Amino acid sequence: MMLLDGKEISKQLKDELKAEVNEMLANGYRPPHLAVILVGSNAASETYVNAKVKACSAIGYESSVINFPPEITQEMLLQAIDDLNENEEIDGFIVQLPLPNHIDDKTVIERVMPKKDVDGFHPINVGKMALGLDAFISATPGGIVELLKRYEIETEGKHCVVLGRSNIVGGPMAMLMRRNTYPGNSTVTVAHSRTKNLKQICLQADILIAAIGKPEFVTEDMVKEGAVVIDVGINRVDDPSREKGYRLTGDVDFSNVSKKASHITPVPGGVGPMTIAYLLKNTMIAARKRL
Ligand code: L34
Repeated sequence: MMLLDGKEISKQLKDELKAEVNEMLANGYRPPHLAVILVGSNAASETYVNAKVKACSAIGYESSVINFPPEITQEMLLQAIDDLNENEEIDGFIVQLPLPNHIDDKTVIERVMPKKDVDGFHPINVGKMALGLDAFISATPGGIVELLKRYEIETEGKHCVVLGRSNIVGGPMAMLMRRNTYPGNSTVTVAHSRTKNLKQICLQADILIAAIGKPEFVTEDMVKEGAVVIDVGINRVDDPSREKGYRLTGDVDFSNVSKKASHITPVPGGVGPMTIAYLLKNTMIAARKRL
């Protein structure tokens, strides 16, 4: 079994971006600037946003976090988005999800100007990506594709089973894997909560991508010998023996599935760090448009 080390590959990607920043500075340009809107105080969101800010400063990007209380009205949030859309100092920005229930995600996502939508969530970017046109690819699927590429995982003609059909991960992941390019050219099956014979379908997977948000859902009896397993889950499971009171676990039963897989991503240290690195990559692409 080979570990697909997201921490290591994200470091490579960040080093490459840092070199690009230095080149921009040497040419008299300002560094890329990412802004993040964070509503409320969801502990996991705070962790991820802090990690994004830290990653920005490590490679020389500017970053800004705009915090709002959970009671913020949708109208005020949309106004903040309009401000960032117009602010020429900001190259790209994201609204960290999840949002409180009284705010409609769809309306918020559609308000972000597509050329600053470094999350790649806007329908314009999703649609262009689906057509294979230039677009921001959302960070988690983008990061996974980058990981497959850097480990030279064969994807052509392989059966890729995607567990989960969310707009943020499962949906775009399936589109990327069936594209006529590398990584891609896979035969893709999207399985979800209504799928019948899930185990039989998973057993056919040469590449299994688990994005369902259920801790250790994928067990070894669902995985073919030699499969490539990508674990997108980051579930916080109560664990009083840990200092923080919880531990992180993926959607895959790592200890047993890793005995069968040819390659597997760990949690933490797999897809999570790649998500952050890919967001930085998208921000560089956004920033380059002003050069
Ligand atoms: N708008 N909302 C928006 N964009 C995103 O791209 C995200 N996502 C997801 C949640 N909401 C979002 C993230 O940033 C998930 N996500 C994310 C980012 C980073 C990590 C995990 C999820 C990450 O760094 N994970 C570490 C462990 C962190 C910990 O200790 O909790 C890892 O090694 O997996």
